[in-house]
Amino acid sequence: MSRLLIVSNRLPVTVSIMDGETHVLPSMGGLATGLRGPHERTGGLWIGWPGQAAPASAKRRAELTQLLAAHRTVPVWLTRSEVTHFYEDVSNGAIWPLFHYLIDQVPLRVEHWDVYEAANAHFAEAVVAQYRPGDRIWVHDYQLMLLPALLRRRLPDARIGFFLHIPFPSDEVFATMPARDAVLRGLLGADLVGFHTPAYARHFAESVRRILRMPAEPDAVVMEGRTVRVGVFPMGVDAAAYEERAARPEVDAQLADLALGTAPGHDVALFVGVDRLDYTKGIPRRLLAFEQLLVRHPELRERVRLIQVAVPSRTAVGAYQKFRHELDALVGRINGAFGTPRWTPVHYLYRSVPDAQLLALYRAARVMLVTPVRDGMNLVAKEFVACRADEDGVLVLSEFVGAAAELTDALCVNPYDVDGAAATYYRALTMPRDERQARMRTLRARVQSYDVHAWADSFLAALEETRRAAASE
Ligand code: GDG
Repeated sequence: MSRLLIVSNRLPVTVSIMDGETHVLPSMGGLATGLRGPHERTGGLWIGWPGQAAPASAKRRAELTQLLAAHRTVPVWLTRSEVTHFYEDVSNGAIWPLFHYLIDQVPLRVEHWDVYEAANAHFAEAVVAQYRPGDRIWVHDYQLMLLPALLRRRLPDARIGFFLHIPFPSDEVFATMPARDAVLRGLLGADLVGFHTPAYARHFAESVRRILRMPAEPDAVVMEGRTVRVGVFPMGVDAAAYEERAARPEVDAQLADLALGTAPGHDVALFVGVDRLDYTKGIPRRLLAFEQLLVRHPELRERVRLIQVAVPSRTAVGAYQKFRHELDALVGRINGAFGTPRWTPVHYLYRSVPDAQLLALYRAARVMLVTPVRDGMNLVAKEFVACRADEDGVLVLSEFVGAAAELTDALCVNPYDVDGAAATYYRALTMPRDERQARMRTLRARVQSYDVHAWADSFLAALEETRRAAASE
């Protein structure tokens, strides 16, 4: 089997220094879980930034490179200023909001595009240095949208796949991007470009037609005589592993802890939200809708509680610092207005919680709130479903997340409609048990059958198919 070279901005490992010793620890994100199989089975490599600015000394860089090699990972070294401009300013400061339809968050003038280009070129160098004929290359996400074309130029015969984890916006929105031509041409260097939903694939084809004036269908674009396939691959989670981990005794212990603080016979139904602290995740409107629930249904006071986990994220980007303060104030206002000596309506945790606690929250949630204003897929929704072996709990899901295209048995909300969302929260809370179960059963069937392994396998099979199709052309 040919080797798989995975390329993503961040490596799936964390370099940490403890007591003067350097350790490389694998991190267990969804992507790492899904790709671990093909990565190991094919003797492949994972190429990316190790999360640290390049050490000044060549000796130290060589030491770290060697430690990373033990995990079949290859570092792409970026300087501190490259990290700032490529990762923070352009990728997270400009591309992220634009692709999530939040044009007002895009800086008035996007600076440092040249650094984005230079960083993509560093990644290209690193891949070319590792490439052997026959290898398959799989590039991930919005930080590396120029990379497929850079690789195509250097490795004309390579099999190159690209997957976008965030939405591809409608062509009306995408057309506002100053570097729109370069981005489309960059992506079209691949043999296969994958998206989470049919809508994103359509938006991409429409943008190619409108901006590059080239013929494009939602499943294929012909670029200079070469066919680029466009495919839909909704990413899943490792459903079986979530279910197994959620049933462990340490999770039961956490569940018991969650019930503490509740007076006996005093049943408090839990609403739960789990997100990176990001303005795309819809947390302020979620809180306002929860507040509306308490206003419209005073009988629910002291009977419901929202636990919102907000994991610190991209704290170096200005928009995230401002957003954090706004959220702190909103939580304070709601708790100040409605709280009683024995009850706090919103428990807000601005930190990452340990795995066992996260799984306990999924299991304890009467209503899981996944209400981003825009989200490529949203794995939290699928993890929640995977953990509900009891076939209970209601998922409230924004219609603007990729997962909504698949999880049609969730209660769908428009997160911008705060009053409508409050009404949906009430419906979720009061839904009869047999309806909850029927919906959860259907949700579980989907999440279990199209899991993260099926996602990786189907993308790689489609990439293989492009090779066969090209050979017979
Ligand atoms: C991007 C796209 C797309 C969160 N809090 C804790 C914690 N988490 C874990 C969750 C989940 C992950 O973080 C978040 O994944 P999402 O998919 O929800 O969101 P993004 O990070 O924005 O990811 C997204 C994804 O790529 C994949 O293509 O779905 O649309 O934006 O796995 O469990 N984990 C722990 N403690 C926490 O407090 N242990």
